Amino acid sequence: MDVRAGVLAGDIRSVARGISWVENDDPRAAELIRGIYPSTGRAYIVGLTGSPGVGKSTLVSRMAALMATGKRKVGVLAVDPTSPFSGGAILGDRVRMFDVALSPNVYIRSMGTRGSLGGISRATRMASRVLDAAGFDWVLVETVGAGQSEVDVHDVAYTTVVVMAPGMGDEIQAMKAGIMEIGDVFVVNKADRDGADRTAAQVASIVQLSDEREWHPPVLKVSAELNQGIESIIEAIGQHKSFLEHSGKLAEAKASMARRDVLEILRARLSEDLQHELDQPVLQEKLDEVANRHSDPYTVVDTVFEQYWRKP
Ligand SMILES: Nc1nc2c(ncn2[C@@H]2O[C@H](COP(=O)(O)OP(=O)(O)O)[C@@H](O)[C@H]2O)c(=O)[nH]1
Ligand SMILES: [Mg+2]
Repeated sequence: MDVRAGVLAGDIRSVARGISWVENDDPRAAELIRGIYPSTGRAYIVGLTGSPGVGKSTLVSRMAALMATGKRKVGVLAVDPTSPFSGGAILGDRVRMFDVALSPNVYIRSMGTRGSLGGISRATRMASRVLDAAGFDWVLVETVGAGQSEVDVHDVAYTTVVVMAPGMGDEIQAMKAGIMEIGDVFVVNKADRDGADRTAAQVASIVQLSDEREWHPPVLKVSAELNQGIESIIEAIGQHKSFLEHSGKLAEAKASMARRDVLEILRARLSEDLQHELDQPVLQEKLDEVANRHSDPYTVVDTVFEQYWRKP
């Protein structure tokens, strides 16, 4: 089957193929995205972020199993180099993880990339579009938090869930500024362990500090291991989604999502063009001059820019 038609028909092999193209920057990816983009914008994208080991992958599989009730389809993109989901991605092996408990309406995929700057971020965005076009109602994106991942989860999702675990007091203080601002829902996982109450109280006190916000992020205690409290997360996501819809913020978020799609592709293309520009024989002399200290990088960059912008 033609991959585009397959994706639009919800065929999972086509979805997997399309995501591989996107990951590998295959020339067919652009053609595919062109063909499916009009059918996107329907999926609701949720980001989950947090330090390695807090239980994001476990939570995501629990949530996916619950969200995939009825005919609802859930796609999971794991962008976590420390996660068991993406252990394979590091080795270049595209793991498609189906937890035994998961329904056939759940598709889990580790994201890898050949490593160009911004590659993972762009691939994650485009993989979300592929899932969206394939009729996935929910897309869950798991990323490692606190600057440990190239993907800024806030930019790829409409609702951001920040996951924590007991005993993270110091970390919570450190995250005060960054993560606390992007969280729409806070989850203290591993509530089956000591200290969950204390951690939840700490988070709640920090979240309350920014009470000028129209949305007040809930702080939930759950145990992914024991499968407890997972519904409360899905409920909170649903409430945040309604809040965005009713305040007109979802439309804004969708517009900036589209803008960001353009920006990421533009960035990649300009970067490619610039690399190409540097390979031009006419510039070789200039580069040699920099190497010999007869010129400097800034001067050469000015030259490159002049030539670059003069191009038709
Ligand atoms: N006690 C306890 N352990 C958990 C819970 N959720 C996950 N874990 C364990 O924490 C470890 C890390 O989980 P994982 O989902 O890979 O975390 P991630 O790195 O955030 O994706 C694994 O050994 C899980 O079994 C929980 O609710 N309670
Ligand atoms: Mg993980």
